[in-house]
Amino acid sequence: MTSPITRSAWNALASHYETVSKLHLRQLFADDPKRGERMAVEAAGLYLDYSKNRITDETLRLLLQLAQESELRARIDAMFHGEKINVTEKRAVLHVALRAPRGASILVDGKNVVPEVHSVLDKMADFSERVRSGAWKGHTGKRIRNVVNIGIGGSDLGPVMAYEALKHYSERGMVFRFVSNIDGTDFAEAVWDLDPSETLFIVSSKTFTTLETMTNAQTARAWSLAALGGDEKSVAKHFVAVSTNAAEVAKFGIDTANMFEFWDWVGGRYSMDSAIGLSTMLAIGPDNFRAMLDGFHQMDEHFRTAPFEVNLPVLMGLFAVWYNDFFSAQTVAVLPYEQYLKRFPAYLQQLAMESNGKHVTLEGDAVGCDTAPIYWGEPGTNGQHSFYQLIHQGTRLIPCDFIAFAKPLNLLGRHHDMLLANVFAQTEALAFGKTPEQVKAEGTPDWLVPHRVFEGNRPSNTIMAEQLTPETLGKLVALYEHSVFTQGVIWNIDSFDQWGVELGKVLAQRIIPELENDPQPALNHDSSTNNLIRRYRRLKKS
Ligand code: G6Q
Repeated sequence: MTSPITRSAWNALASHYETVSKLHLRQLFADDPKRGERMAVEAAGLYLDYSKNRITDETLRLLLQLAQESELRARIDAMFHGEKINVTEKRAVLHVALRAPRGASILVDGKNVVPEVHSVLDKMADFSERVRSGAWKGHTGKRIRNVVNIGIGGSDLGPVMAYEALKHYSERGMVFRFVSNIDGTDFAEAVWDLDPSETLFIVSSKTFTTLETMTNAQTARAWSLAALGGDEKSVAKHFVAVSTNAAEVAKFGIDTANMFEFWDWVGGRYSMDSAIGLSTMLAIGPDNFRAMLDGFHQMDEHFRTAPFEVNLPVLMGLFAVWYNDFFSAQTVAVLPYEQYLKRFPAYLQQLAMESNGKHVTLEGDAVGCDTAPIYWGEPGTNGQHSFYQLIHQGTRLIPCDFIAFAKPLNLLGRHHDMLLANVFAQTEALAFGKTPEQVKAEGTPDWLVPHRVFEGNRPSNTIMAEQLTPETLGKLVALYEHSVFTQGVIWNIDSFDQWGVELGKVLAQRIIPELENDPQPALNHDSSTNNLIRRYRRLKKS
């Protein structure tokens, strides 16, 4: 049995869907006046109200049965015990070890990895303190004021998101920039106003072979050397590396004493709390970084130990499967009502879609159902003035996650009450809508009524926490990491490989010489690709 659709709970859910799809949230709330209090869970300081989902107690029972038939408990234990659950790459998946407290023991191939994790954290903390205090000097003796992280994918999205999310806690006397794209504009714009003698580059790459990152790093090296008199010794003062590949780091000219290590059991998209988070630590300081790790760990422990019926990531993962596979919803909107979380949806896109965008099971058979929904979103209330129209009145079902905080980080007049009023109003309007009778009662002419009706019954989760802190951010990211894991277990897929991304890493290599070499090499692509290459060569010279 490899496809999830052969499980008996799956079949039971398919027929149960026929009943539930006809129920309206209006009715479900009317029938159970305590639904809003009953269908909510609080764990590790995060409150999840899931009452506005299109579920009944029976749905929950069947989803939990599906989790059980999928052996979710055993799979969680396998991950936490360092088993090689990334089967296609034969790797353990141990981002949870990155936030395990000092003194914990997690074995990979019989070796406890927690002491190494803490020794790298200590090295990062020592380095961060030196840079932040001004003790670390650049080549000309000036202190470092600018930090530029060069990385892409998992070596960029997490650091960017965390920097933006925790800007409130960051060292405002320093400038942080992020370069990822091979498009030269990204580098040019990131450094145009920076003084090279005060600029530190962090080259973040697990493999240290990624085309974009290595090209940007070479450009940065040339930019830095040109301004610092061409002295190769300056590289050691202005470049540090985060990588698993010491040999390549040394080849680049970075002193391996200034290399911050991580391990092959950390997936790129799960690495923001490893040394890949060095820019985050430089921005917010080691204590805040450790608080973030503690937040991650609290959610890990909740996920590992809480019964599934009150387990936040498990419930969120099961709801995602429910809408994706039974309601045929294609997307999930993540809507943070917190400006600092503006990059959170982009971060989740990689986490969810790279992890679960898979078409075969662990055993290599066709999965037989839809996998990863498309994650997308924008911070509230901006989205309300654009795409919310489709969520309210379009023909598609878009389950939404609303994220809100009780206390603002910038208390300005009535802003925060107004912001939160919008969260509550949106989830209410989505669930309950507006009937033709209500619209008519407002004096709307008959011809206009259908246009102003909101059918409602549009599901959402509301996640509330007290305040956006480093600790809360850790909890929130871990919540989604484990929700994604839960979904992957239900679909019986490998959530930790990324062959589609690997493909992109090799494809362009073949074409680069065909664009650059003179005379033009023979082109053996299809006629469209050949033609585009010829056109580009002609135009760039004109
Ligand atoms: C993440 C992916 C991918 C990866 C980048 C960068 O899970 O594998 O986004 O992080 O391709 O890879 P390097 O860190 O090796 O440069």
